[in-house]
Amino acid sequence: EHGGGSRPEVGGESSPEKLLSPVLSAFWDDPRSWTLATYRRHDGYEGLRKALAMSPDDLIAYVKDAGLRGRGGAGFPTGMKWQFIPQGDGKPHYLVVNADESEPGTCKDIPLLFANPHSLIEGIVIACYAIRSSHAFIYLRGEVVPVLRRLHEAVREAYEAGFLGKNILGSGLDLELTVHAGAGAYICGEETALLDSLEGRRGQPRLRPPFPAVAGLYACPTVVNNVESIASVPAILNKGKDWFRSMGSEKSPGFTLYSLSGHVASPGQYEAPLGITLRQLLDMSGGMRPGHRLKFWTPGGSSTPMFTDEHLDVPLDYEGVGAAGSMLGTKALQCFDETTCVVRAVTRWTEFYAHESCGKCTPCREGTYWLVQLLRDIEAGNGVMSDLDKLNDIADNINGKSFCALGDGAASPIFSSLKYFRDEYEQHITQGGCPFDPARSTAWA
Ligand code: L3W
Ligand code: SF4
Repeated sequence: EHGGGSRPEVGGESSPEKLLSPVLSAFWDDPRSWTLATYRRHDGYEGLRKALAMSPDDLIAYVKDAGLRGRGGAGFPTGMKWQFIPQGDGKPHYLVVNADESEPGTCKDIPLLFANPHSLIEGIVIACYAIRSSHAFIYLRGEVVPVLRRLHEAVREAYEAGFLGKNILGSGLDLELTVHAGAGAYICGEETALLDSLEGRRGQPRLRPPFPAVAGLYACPTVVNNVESIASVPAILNKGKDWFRSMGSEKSPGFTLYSLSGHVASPGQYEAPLGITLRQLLDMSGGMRPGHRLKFWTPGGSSTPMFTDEHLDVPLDYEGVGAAGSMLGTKALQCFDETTCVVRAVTRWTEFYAHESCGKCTPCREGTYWLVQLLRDIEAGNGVMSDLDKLNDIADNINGKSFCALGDGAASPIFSSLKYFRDEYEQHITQGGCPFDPARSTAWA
């Protein structure tokens, strides 16, 4: 059970067969799904052939018309980003794939790379042809060593088969692909910090503008795209932009990976058209764990304002989630049931942001530290009522006043939890501890 309201009719328009649209995840269960041989059995590198038959400009226009939007969190139109790359400027152009997946709850790019790395490699070749780049980079989260090995192996296979290197498929396109492993800082997922890190410096965000499209890697025009965005491109070329547009909505077309986690019966990746609801995803995946109810959830990782069981029918696309007061973000649907203390969850997230704050700007560096102190006090039963206004005030001084999106992300669980669960914060204060787990609440005392 996961809340009130009517359920979609089983076997009707909203039956699982109609709602799920496995594309990137279509053959993850095949034996050795990650190999070139398996990928080619599933039409692998056919999208590239079709792309190479177009001119680079027509290819950019095609991806723009398809309406693909960035899957890394911001939803920026992918084709438009490619079009920003100046042509005839005499400078090298770069494609950098952001595979530094670290947002709490976000867990789609790493499984995708592990199970189907060639979809990314094929997408990279297509994107580089479009933006006229002869060197691409994958910046991978450093902790995932098995994925790094698999990616190296897939890149080796692609070179051997002539999909990377000189004169790809006889088209005259030359492309080198470098896989780089990061060193474990969340901030290196911010695109400009990632570029600094890739250049060998300490990863800290740069001032934008100039955007990477104008001055990115080594001060050259650079496209930075998320793994899932680029991996989605081959299927769009292969099956057509109308097929892609037949899913989702006018402004948010296509399919995407939703990551269900937390107190659900069957956590995992669910690939579906944009605009599906959490209620539908829970219905097809077995719901919350038996005997429990949904209490709160995040639509796109902990940086996106949390929702409650009132939001089960919000369409999970950029417009739908935005209209309901949050962001689609990375589509990391972390679901918490009624046994979870919201103050504890927010404290844990805030500790993460304080730890990962790069220290460049004062509102985030100092503010996240003070948020943690206040939250730990409240959670341990040592808070006073005025702390709640202080929490709100500090978050307000971080939000929109920080140098990069990490600050805004840290403020968002504070605002949304106070909005929906202020009574639970008050309970901690009036009862002198956590109503859910009094033993644990003394941890910070
Ligand atoms: C050229 C312009 N390019 C914008 C480009 C820009 C970037 C893209 C989107 O943050 C969000 C953040 C996280 N000329 C341009 C231009 N661009 N105007 O478009 O830019 P922006 O600033 O809207 O977002 P962003 O800096 O990419 C991403 C949120 O996603 N998020 C993500 C968390 C973490 C992960 C992870 O672990 N993998 O994704 C979750 O919500 O908070 O708001 O490329 O250059 N005029
Ligand atoms: Fe660094 Fe935080 Fe400022 Fe971003 S908001 S630049 S992470 S201190």
